[in-house]
Amino acid sequence: MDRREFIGYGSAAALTAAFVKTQVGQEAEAQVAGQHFELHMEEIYEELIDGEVVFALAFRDPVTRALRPPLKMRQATTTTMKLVNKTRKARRFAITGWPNTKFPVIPAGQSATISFTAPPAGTYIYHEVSEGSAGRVLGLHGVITTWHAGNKTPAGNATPYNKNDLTPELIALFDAFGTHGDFPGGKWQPGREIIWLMSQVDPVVNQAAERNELIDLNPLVYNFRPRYFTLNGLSGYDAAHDEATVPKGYIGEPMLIRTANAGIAAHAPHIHGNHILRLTENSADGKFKGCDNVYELDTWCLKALERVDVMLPFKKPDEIPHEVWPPRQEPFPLLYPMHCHCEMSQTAGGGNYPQGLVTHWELLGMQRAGA
Ligand SMILES: [Cu+2]
Repeated sequence: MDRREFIGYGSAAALTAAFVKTQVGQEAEAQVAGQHFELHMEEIYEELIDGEVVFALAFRDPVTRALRPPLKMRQATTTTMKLVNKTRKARRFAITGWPNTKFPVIPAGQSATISFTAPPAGTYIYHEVSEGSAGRVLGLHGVITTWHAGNKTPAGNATPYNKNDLTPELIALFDAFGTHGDFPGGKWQPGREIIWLMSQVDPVVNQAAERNELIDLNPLVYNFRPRYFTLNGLSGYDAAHDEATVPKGYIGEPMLIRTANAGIAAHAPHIHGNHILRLTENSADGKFKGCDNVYELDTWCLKALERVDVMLPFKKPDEIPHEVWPPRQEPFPLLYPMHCHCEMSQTAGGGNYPQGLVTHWELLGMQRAGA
């Protein structure tokens, strides 16, 4: 038995596939009437990468039982959400980009249904703000992605963003995939995307929450000493072997990676093999801002609540000379790491390198079978 199943942790790995199906189904049915979601705020125990078990909080999808589920919403659509507060404290739901007071406080043990218009296509963090950042860093967080099937460049190529938000440089990039020499292969395909949601765990804060103590924001910010660093709720070996976390593809299959930081500590994701193309600016305020200078990076910064969308082009790694490409000595798949460059985030429980915020991505081959 999977040790995570054993304690009922149920994070990304086992449940993502079922969850995505549910969300897509909900969305399809909801196109006329709007869209509806339900999240439960729960107190849980979860196992960390070194076997330590901590008290934590989480949003849960009541249908799939997935923790901290990504919510895929149709942009600019009337959205209702039932929130059930199963924790011992009053809770207040929030979404980046809106005031923390937008939604009502929900007393312990009660529920509420909120209504809002889903924001323009982009990447957002939903979280909990009754005690500042405390609820969020204890695990009450997740990602909202918004989309619309009609989001295309003037030339008709799909993009993840509303056409009013696209800069000329982003339009040029999405038009260049598959037609420019730098990007052999195909266009970006809607749905070819993955989320990298980062966070941290300071067990001292979790212990205070378990005792149901008041957790004050300002001492928390200054005393917060994370000992575990997570990517989609996983660390180290688990994150590097999670189907929902590891980007995979063939040459010429660009993949959108929505990176987000739900924690308090800053992160600096760094990737090997390909440079990423940065699509959006840091946006702690929640406003979408497409880059008007699209350049290659191998490291980017994510402070608390920031999101940065990047595109992993899936092209020939620069360190492989053209003369030996496609590779003959080393067979596909080629594996390259992504790890946070804030070095303490590579550890777990004060040691255990590299069992922190790290994963890898896979170049599966030159061409998908049948392509
Ligand atoms: Cu490195």
